[in-house]
Amino acid sequence: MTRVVAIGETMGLVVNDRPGPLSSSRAHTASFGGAESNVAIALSRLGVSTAWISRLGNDPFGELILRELAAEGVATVTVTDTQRPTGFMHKHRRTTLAATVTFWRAGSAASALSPSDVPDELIVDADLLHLTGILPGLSDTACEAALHAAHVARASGTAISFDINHRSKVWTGRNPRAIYLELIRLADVVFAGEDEAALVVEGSTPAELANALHNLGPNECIIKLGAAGAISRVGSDTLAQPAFPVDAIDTVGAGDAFVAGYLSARLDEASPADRLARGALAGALACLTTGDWEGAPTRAELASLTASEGTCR
Ligand code: KDG
Repeated sequence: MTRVVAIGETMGLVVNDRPGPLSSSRAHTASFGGAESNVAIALSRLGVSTAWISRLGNDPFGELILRELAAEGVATVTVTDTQRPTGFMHKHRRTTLAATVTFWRAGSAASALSPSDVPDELIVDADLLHLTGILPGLSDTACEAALHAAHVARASGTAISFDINHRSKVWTGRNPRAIYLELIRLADVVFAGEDEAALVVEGSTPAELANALHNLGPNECIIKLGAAGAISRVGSDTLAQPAFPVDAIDTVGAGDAFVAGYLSARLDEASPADRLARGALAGALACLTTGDWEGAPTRAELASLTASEGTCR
């Protein structure tokens, strides 16, 4: 049975292999990325059966995405859109850590997602639905698809995880606040960076922001702080987790690996402290590899690191 269902856009990705000016970056790697499929892959590597819902273009990146997700053990429930391309992003690594990402996603296949693309029964039968704030920003119909999926989950008792993942460029000319608030009020678990939480609630510290999100309804509210770790408010408890120190080479996707680590521990019914710790370790490991999802750890890797180094409770 599929335990986690994620829905969202995944784009083709081309990135220069060695940092430097684009004019002298001859060698590039073709891959793909998308916040929700990054989480789905990372969960699958942690042993959680996962499905991903989307629309893809009838093009080489659409084929690459389907093939790689299958190889990662993620079930795909996708429509091939013959009229629209798979979205695309180019990542230019100018230095080891500084990268500029340019998107070509307006009018993409995934921006045409609509409620009719969502198989309700998959959500009804799952333990958890994972959404981000990117999907509702893509178009009116994609927003309807996100809200439809959330309401199906809420009505059937499937837990909802919502990562705000604010992308200002997809919301140009529109204010996401009301949609974010609706999804937060429907959710059981909410993830946000400090800036993202501040879009919907007030608070001058991460703990205050987590509390303010908690006051909106979700029982588990996590503020991701990158290299400073994370804060969670679960029930009446506030917990802090430092980041695991690593020599990061690519932080894109680390937040998604954190979410997957956290959610996999939640599905294991681990304690709130252990959920945060697994999230932080998965996020740290993801920073050691170039790519949005390629560095996400397997469950065996996490177990061996925990046993050998005592890094994770
Ligand atoms: O979290 C990583 C994502 O930002 C990346 O994979 C691309 O989904 C993406 C987006 O819309 O920015």
